[in-house]
Amino acid sequence: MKDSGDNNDDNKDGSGNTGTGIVTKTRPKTKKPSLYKVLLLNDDYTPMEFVVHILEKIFGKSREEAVDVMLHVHRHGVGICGIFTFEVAETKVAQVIEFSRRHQHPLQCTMEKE
Ligand code: TYC
Repeated sequence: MKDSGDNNDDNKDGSGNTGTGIVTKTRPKTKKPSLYKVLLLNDDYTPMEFVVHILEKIFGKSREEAVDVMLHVHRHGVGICGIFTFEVAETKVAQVIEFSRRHQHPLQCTMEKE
């Protein structure tokens, strides 16, 4: 059986190829970034309203979503604020800790690989 490389060329060059083969080239370099969960931890001292504020301002949640996540953390001890690439997750964790300490609340926030 004859195989002249590229298929389907209408045989213009007498090679048996028509030049209409499906393009199947893949890009070798782009890799999906690893994702990280940003977790909020419960404590007995941080006011609920403060946690809701953080979820709205730092994590872009609506009032309703923020209350849901805050209550989940309050009841279960830990909850997910969002899932981000490493640098974004790291930045959000730092923002939560900095903002909480500035207001003298012990709120803890951490990240873990998905
Ligand atoms: N447990 C806190 C309270 O009763 C509220 C709270 C919720 C604190 C979520 C932290 O991540 C947290 N005031």
